[in-house]
Amino acid sequence: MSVSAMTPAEFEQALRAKGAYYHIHHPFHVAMYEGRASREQIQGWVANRFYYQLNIPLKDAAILANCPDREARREWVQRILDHDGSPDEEGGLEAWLQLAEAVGLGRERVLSTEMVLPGVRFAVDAYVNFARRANWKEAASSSLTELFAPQIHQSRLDSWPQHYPWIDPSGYAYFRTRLGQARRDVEHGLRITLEHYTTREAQERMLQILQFKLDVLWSMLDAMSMAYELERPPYHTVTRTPVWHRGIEL
Ligand code: AHQ
Repeated sequence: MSVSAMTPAEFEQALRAKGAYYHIHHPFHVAMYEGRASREQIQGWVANRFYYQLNIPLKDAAILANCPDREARREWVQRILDHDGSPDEEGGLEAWLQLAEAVGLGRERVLSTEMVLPGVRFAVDAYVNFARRANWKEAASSSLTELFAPQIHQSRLDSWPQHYPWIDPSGYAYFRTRLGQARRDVEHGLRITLEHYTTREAQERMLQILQFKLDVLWSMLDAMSMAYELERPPYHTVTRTPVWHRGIEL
């Protein structure tokens, strides 16, 4: 006897309940929010998170490449413009580089991705490779960790300025811009998701896909905790020199 499908409202509730595992609860994020992060930890977070931001347009382009639905593509393509920019908008990647300069990192150093830890790179690459291989609706629904994103961006805007007066306020533009963009993304992502997953089995699979994406975000902060809090970057017992790979151009 198959278990009956959740109603759209029940399914949305189940998706929102996954917020319990969102990386806003990760100790590294809590330390940044509570003002306990050092300059090096903030810089490490900004430089490593840039690798995630750099790959979002590739992830979204992979979804478009697999999507035969023109109406869906017309909406989804905005996400690439949000990050890469357009003739009259610098875009999120440029805003993130302003955040990098605001925390005292050079643009070129962040753009080189030389600071990106292997664990961060593996987590982000897993997300991009999932989007390349998965059914486009499953890849689209994996972006729904953004159900919880406005709260995390707001938490930085609420706490960082007083905890970290050394950060130039111009760096906060990215977080402010994402408040509106994340809400708009979620409206589209949720529409696709609530329409697509209509059996209980498919709905349970989607909750696993969302958990995979939550794991991507949590694992990135685990790698940063090892390197910047526990002082155990990769190979720290062998050398203090960063020797890990810098990405393999295929
Ligand atoms: O800045 C973020 C962003 O542009 C995106 C795109 C979206 C996706 O397509 O998966 N997810 C996402 C997220 C961004 N910021 C993260 C943060 O903590 O600042 C949160 C992250 C997300 O919730 O998935």
